[in-house]
Order: sequence, then C-alpha cells, then structure tokens
Amino acid sequence: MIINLLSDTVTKPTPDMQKAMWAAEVGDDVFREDPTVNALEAKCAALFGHEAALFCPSGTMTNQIALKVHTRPLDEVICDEMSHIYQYEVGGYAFHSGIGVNLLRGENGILDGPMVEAAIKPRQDWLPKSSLVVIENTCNKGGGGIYPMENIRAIRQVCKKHGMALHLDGARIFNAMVETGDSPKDIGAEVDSISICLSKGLGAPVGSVLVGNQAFIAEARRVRKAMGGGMRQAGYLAAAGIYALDHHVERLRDDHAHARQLATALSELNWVENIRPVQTNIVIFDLKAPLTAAEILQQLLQKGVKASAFGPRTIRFVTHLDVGAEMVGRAVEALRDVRG
Ligand code: TLP
Repeated sequence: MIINLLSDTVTKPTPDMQKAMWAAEVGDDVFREDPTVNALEAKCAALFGHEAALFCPSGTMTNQIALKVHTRPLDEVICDEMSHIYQYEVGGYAFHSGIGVNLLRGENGILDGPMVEAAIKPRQDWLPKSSLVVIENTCNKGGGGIYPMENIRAIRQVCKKHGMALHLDGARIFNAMVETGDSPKDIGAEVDSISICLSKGLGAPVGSVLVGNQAFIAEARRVRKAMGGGMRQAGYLAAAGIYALDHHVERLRDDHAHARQLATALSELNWVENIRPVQTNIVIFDLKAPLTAAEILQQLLQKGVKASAFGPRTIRFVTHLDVGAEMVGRAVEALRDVRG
C-alpha cells in the first residue's frame, strides 16, 4: 500500500466517522435549518470563546471570506511571505477583495510585533491602507512551526494600537495546541477571526470553520453565499467535523512523533542539505545540488512513498491519521534506500 505523505488532507473518514456522518440529522443550511451544522458552528465558537462561526467547504474559502470582510478595496494585508493566503490561494486576495499584500520575512513564517508595526503604512492618499494582519499557526511552508503565544499577543497589541484586525489562519491550530498546551480560548482571545480546518490533521473529509463575532459572521455568511459556498444538507459533513473534534485531537501527537522519526532518518542521509525545525506534523527538507525534488520523489514513489515538491530542491512530508507507525517504519527504510 502506498504511504501517502502528500498532505494531511488525504485522509479518508474512519468507519466510526462514517457512522457519525450517516447518522447525522440534516436540513437546509442556507435556511439555517441543518441542526448538525448549527451544532458544529456553536461548538467551534464556544471552544475559541467567540460569538459565532460559519461552516465552509474549504480553508481557502474561510480565509478568503475573512480577508473580504476585514478589508475594503485598496487596503493591504500584512503577512509573512510564506503565508498560505499569499502562496496558495491563487492570488484570491486581489480577485475577491481588491487588496494588496505587504509581505514580511519572518522566522520560518513566524512574525513578531515590532516587525508588523514597522510594516504598517502611514495614512497617505497615495498608499494602500494597512488594515489587516494575517498569521498562520502552524505555518505550513515554514515547516509546521508553532507561533509562540507572546508573538501573537504582541501582534495583537500592535493591531489594537493601529485599529487593524487580526486573522488567524488556524488550518492546523490543533497541531499547535496539543504541543504548547495553549487553550483555544487563550488563542481566541487574541484574534478577531480564526479559520480552522477540519479536513487536515483532524481527518474529516471536507470542511473548515470561520470563527468571529456576530457582526463579522453575519457578513461572512453573505460573502460565503456570493462565493457559492452556501451548502444545503451539509450536516453529513459537519457531523464528520464534530466527530473529528471529539476524537482526533489528542492523537495529533502521534503524527508529530512520526514526523520527528522521519526527520531523524533524514538527518542521517548524506544527500539531504538541511531540514526545517520539526515541531508538528510537517517535515520540509532541502536536497544537496544537483539533486532535484522530482528525481527523489520519483525514486520514493517506486518504493511506495508519495510526497510533494515544495520547491525545485525542496520536499515536504506530512504525517496524518492514515499513516500508522508501521508505515513510518517502511518510509524510513525507503529513504535509506534512495540513491542520492
Ligand atoms: N494547504 C494545502 C496546500 O494548499 C498547500 C496543504 O496540502 O497543506 N491554510 C493553510 C495553512 C493550509 O495549509 C491550507 C491547505 C489552507 C489554508 C487551505 O485549505 P483548503 O485546502 O481546505 O482550501
């Protein structure tokens, strides 16, 4: 069987999750008549200490809705150059919201308060208005790094001082929280909105939740409809999300242990140039020139391991629910067999 380290998005619902999905009570969510979607939204809002939440088809949509609701055309969003909203959302910030990006180079995708403050543009007629900061926890392209709570608090203070909003792309926020022990409420208290992905480490097949205050979510609901994201009997999917939140959070530690195991194996290989610090379920490493990611990925695939390139000489492994201990052992063997 192929060991699929492409992403933690590749998981299939477990038998128990499937049971929960089929048992869901559903209704038309555009009329707000789906009790399971309502329950998922209420659960997420309460968890992070916010007033309301909105279930959406993807993390791209929850992020893009947040950008749209927090900004106006001709504004700009301040974020790290590695941010998903900049790198992998098709330039949607410009398309949907008519805004620009003010890119910073943090430490593996992690920003701090002074950096953000220094980037805020003065209010001039000829400059974009810096109205929003987006942070990503964990930071995907940074190698799954965790945002220290003090950085989040410092950025929050800067945002408050300058009348800016702070959005958290929390696609993998539970991976961060199981490591740090920070509570969802601690994190929720520091940001205006959060995008949580159910379909990554948590193992649900589809769905993300946007969390914020009543007024923000009311507007977000309208934008979701405009983007075509108003779903009908979505309770079948929301049930998977509820199941994931109840059963798949603590086990994320296993994924992190597996990622560390892969990183240890990589550190012993002479064709690996360097490995980004591994804190959660993502392992990003660079290859020694002239090796290319395509060559190594091809060899790995022949040995039953699938992964993706994150640059011409950069590879990413992501561990998840469908990669057990035995598979990790086999992946380590495959890595040792690669001709570098
Ligand atoms: N990330 C995907 C790819 O797009 C790179 C992956 O395989 O990791 N925020 C973050 C931090 C993400 O990593 C992703 C997906 C999203 C948002 C978007 O979520 P979806 O795929 O549900 O639109």
